[in-house]
Amino acid sequence: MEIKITDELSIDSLLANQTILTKPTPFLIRNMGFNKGVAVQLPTEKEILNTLGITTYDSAPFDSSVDTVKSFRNALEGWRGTAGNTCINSQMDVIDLPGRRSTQHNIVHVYVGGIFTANGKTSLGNMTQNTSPNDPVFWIHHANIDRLWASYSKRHGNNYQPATGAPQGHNLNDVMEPFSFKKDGINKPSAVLNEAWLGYQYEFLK
Ligand SMILES: [Cu+2]
Repeated sequence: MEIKITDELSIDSLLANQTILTKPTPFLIRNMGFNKGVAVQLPTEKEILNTLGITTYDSAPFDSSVDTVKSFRNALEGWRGTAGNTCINSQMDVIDLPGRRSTQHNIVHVYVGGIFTANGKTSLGNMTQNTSPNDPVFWIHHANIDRLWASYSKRHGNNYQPATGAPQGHNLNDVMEPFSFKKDGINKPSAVLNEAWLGYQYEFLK
């Protein structure tokens, strides 16, 4: 597969426009397989197939409280069961209690980066915070999330929700930040519903 990067801004300049609460490190930090000393598991094929079997893309109120039975989006992102928790210091904390497991997208970040203690200090892997694009595996991970989205669309159609009613940036025709600089209009959910519109396709869908 050939990948062409045609955006006029680099990822570095994109990140420079964001509020980075955690300092990027001059080296890669991973603590694979463990989070706070507890073993973490990658998503299983059964979990992925279960997620792809959810027919409804999303349901009101379109946040982490939505039961995954009626929210493919919530199941794939992995925030299910985390309602009421807030993101502190930009770190992606894992919820790995019975019935409250962060899965799919989230758990891969946590699996690679982890939160751990080193020299008496709590440390975060790059993948466990908003410096995650500094870890090369981030790009493979998100390419696969995109492939799962394509797999879902092939099974159930482009049934993105909501058209309105979600916070700014999440509705069908909202501009998603930080991509408002793009002049080609490819910065709204409605513009990226089908990967063929973006000039690529997947050899293998799930
Ligand atoms: Cu991610």
